[in-house]
Amino acid sequence: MKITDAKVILTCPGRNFVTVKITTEDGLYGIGDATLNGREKSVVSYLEDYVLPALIGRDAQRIEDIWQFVYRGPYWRRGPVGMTALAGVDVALWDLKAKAANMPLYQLLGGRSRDRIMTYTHANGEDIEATLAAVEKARKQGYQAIRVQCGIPGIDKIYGVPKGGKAYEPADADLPSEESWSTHKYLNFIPRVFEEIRREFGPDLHLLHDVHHRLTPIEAARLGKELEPYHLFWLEDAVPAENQDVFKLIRQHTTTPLAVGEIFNSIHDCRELIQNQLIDYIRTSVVHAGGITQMRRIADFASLWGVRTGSHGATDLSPVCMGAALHFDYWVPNFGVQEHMPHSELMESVFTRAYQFEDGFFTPGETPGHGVDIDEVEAAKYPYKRASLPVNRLEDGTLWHW
Ligand code: KDG
Ligand code: MG
Repeated sequence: MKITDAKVILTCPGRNFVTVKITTEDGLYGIGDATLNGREKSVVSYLEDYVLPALIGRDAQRIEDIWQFVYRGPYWRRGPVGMTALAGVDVALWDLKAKAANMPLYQLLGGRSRDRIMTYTHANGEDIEATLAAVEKARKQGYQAIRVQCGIPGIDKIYGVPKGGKAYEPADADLPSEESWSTHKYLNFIPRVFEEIRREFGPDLHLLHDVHHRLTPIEAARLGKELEPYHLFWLEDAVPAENQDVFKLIRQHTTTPLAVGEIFNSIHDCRELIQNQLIDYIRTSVVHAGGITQMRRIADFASLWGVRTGSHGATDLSPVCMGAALHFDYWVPNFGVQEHMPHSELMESVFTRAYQFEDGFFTPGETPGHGVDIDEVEAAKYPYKRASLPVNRLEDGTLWHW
């Protein structure tokens, strides 16, 4: 199965998506997501200028060898741009191999470990009332796990909460817009939000919350402790995960489960947190952590310490990533939950998908491969449009973590 063509499709049906398409001599093709939000063109250049030309003539069946070639070949290992490019290639090859075997991808990975895949969606509100209404809406759609973000009195624009009831879209402007932050106001308010939600909806719902890296270790410890009565499924990205030693302090103070990893791209980013039992869920994704090939290694390693998967699945991860992620989730023994932020109708007009949603759970479908395809004619109607993630400042103007 010689590779005869390898190309990138860049399209913007409401947001930018980068898709790798690899074709073999017998006309089979596979696709993989290589979208890196706000830095899409860097990945396109990395692929077009360096990676894809070197794949022509190689045997598409040798996924592991090609993974090692793209990883070790440039000498410069890891990093979000290179690893997202590698993921695009890897997932396209898994898609191809499964199509060649006439099997859905999960079968090739070892078969399914469960009947359906639990997903969590987002409930965001500008105040407690709107947040309760958003939780109710998600619950009615069947979700049993819901991530809750709420506007904070006195903070104008905050992570995860769009103004005027619009759908949340992280890359919201041509050049970075600015959000503001006050840890003091946030910490004083957020436990009340969860108190209200538990009061209204009882103990059964799985509740999640994303701090988006904004606290210091001792502040995260306080939040984890104060949220304990509301039994969160997880508290996500409580602090930046650069100096991972700091998680020890959080862990010493709270039994609130911790989730980290959506911006990790290597198994080496995960090692310390997992082997020191500092987290409970690893949030690496197929698209940003080196494809199915590395995700399997991360999950197997995590299983040794009882850490479960909880893959990132915001709208900036394309339907191609979602398709591949769901096959991975169907198989992975130590599955926890899958994030699901629904794509718009316009986005879905460019991608066809076999995966199905019912009552808060997904199944990946039985189509050979990962079951997601791209309509290139539709994709060409939506040219790339630069979009940037926001930055975040403290009230005194200091640039903070977004
Ligand atoms: O591109 C950044 C988004 O994917 C991210 O901000 C979303 O934190 C996020 C989440 O948990 O979905
Ligand atoms: Mg997050």
